Amino acid sequence: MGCVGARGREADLRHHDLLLALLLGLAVAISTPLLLFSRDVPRGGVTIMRPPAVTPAVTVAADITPEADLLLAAPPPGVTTEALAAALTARGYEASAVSLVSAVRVRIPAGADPAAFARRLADTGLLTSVEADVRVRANRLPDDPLLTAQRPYLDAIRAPEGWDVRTSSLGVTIAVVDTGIDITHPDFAGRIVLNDREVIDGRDNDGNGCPDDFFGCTFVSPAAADPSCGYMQPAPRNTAVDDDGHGTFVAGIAAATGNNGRGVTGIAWDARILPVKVLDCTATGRISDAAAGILYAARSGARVIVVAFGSASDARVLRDAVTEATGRYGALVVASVGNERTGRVQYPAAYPGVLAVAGSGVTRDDGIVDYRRPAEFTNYGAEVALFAPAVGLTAPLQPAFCGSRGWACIEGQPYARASGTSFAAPLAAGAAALLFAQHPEATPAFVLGVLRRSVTPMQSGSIAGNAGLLDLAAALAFEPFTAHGAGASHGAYGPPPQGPATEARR
Ligand SMILES: [Ca+2]
Ligand SMILES: [Ca+2]
Repeated sequence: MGCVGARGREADLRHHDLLLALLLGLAVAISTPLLLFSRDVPRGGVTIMRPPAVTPAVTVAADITPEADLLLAAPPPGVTTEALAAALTARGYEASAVSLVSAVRVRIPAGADPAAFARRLADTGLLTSVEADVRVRANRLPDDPLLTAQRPYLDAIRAPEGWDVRTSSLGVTIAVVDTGIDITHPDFAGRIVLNDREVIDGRDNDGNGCPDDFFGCTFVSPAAADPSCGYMQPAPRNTAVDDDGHGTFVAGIAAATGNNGRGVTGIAWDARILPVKVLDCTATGRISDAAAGILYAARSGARVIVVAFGSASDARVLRDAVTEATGRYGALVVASVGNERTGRVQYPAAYPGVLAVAGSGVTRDDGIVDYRRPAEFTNYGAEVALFAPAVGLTAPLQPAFCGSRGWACIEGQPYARASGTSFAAPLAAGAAALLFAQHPEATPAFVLGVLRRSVTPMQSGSIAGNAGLLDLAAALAFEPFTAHGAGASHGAYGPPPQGPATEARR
């Protein structure tokens, strides 16, 4: 009987009567009381003395859902899966043996109730159990070779499970308002915004606040920059060259190309990246330039604006820029809360409508980082929307900066490992880009609300308060219609009930 499968359907059909007979004989011997009884009846018609053997009940799994499309039937001992498949086929079922495991796959006809169909299948008496051949899902992992170094914090925010739901944020632009970006880095190849609305003529053709900006824009003026940077004359506005590495690192955490076989993976594998330089070579800058850069990013169409820096000062220019970027242009500002270990969240993170990201991660004695505890350096407070890993992140860096300015590169590669709340914000920014791609009409408040309320709890009793840890899988599984009812007054994409970002910000 073992050769039936190898010979194909023709042989199946030719021999199916024989097979059926053999099979039924085996099944009789094992389990079917009626047949046992008849076998034990002597030809003379005298009733047998011993009672029928106890029939092993056919087990039908209780969790066969209406979505099931395939069932798995187990053959009785001694019966091959090929024989069972042939017997079921002979009875009109669409059945086939599964290689290596002792199971026959049976298709549930379209329109049939899976649970009822399973019971009918069990009633054939040909098998010992029925269960659904449920679909398992890979936790999609990109092939980037430094992923191993990234896994602890990517697993903490359930990024792999999130990528099962969505990896693409094509069409969504993440602006990195920072020290600039190394746009030649291989993990950004093809990913930098190319502004084709601009003509190189010294004018701001598209009216976004920067002339001739093809690959982002610089808002650092030589007069205001640190003298050590040696900016002798105004740098070209129409580039955002990173002369520190901070912006490149931040950009890579949010959006390094995923699954391209090299380096690291960002959270948003294919979002467009807009470089905006507001910090000089010392990674410091003026609040006015920062405000201008945020506005430029919003006017250039960025849905997500990462601000991995801040100030203790509540400056009008910065507040106004954030308000306009959010309210007028629909961009979500994602900002880090600062590294001073104080209960004061820095600006712009502390402004209403901003996704304020605190840092998590405490290295235990065994060397494992616990990302459900606040990082020792993070600021905290009521404005914190959520925590994200801020310890031991791996991201792109220009090779020229390896070994300088505190950067620790990985084996001579253009990638470094670093910690700080600066690097928690871009994890959340990448998540926001995926959400904007998933809900194209979403408001910033909606995305902020989803991210904030789909968190994993932090360790209780910590400075985290009510803020939880970023959970990408839960955020991407959030379903506005079922979670809050299709009749919710805000509709699907307005601010979620109970959740406008402004409620805790005073
Ligand atoms: Ca322009
Ligand atoms: Ca990569």
